[in-house]
Amino acid sequence: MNTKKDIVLHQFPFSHFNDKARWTLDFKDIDHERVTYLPGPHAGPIKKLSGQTQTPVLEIHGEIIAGSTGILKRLETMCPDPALFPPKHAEAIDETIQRFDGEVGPATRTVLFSVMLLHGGYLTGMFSTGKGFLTRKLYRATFPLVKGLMAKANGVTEANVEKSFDITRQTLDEVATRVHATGYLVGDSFTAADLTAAALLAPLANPEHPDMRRPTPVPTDLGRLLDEFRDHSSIAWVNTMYREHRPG
Ligand SMILES: N[C@@H](CCC(=O)N[C@@H](CS)C(=O)NCC(=O)O)C(=O)O
Repeated sequence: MNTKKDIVLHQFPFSHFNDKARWTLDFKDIDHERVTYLPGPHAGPIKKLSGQTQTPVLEIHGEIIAGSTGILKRLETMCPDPALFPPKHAEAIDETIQRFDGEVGPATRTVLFSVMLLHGGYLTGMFSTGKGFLTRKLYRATFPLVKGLMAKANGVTEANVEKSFDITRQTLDEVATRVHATGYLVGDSFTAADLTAAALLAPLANPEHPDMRRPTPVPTDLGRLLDEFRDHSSIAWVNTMYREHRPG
């Protein structure tokens, strides 16, 4: 089939929007290569590659696709089996994805960053996992200079943090109700709606998967933040989706 370099995912590690793309590639068993960027310094090369600065970006035989849902749909066309968009539920799946991409993903990120930004060493260490010693040191050293920009980029203002907590709590309650009957958000099997929701809630659940499991030890107040959500049945649902549908 494809040789490794035909398909390249340009990504941030541990990022929930990026995990939608990683999950889809793994779910469809698509051989690919991953190029991992540091948030901040990523902007130049990603802009050059895709004309915008957000990750994930997927390169398929030179075709560039930016945005996690565009990537999901492109991979569904390329490898329809196993299906993530069963045609009879396509509209409901799209609606769910739109809501999570537009509102819930940004909200869970703001909630997490509101605490992580207080721990520069932990945050920069996490995002530079796998990089060389000097790169990690330099990234850590520049954190105080870019902290404000990171706060702005991730919506960390007092009013937005409060709103993001509200959206997060409401969404967890809503997911619990929606999955009660079948275990899935749309229909009675795993679809792109579940993949999207589970990935975008994953920062709260900290699932066991190596692409998303946070480095330990976790700062105390980040642990306390996760404790607030730990016993919610939707967090158990996220972990179940990762365990049952997210390949190794
Ligand atoms: N709607 C986009 C959102 C992607 C997104 O927010 N990516 C963040 C990381 S989670 C990013 O690249 N931020 C850096 C930037 O905006 O320059 C998607 O679904 O892919």
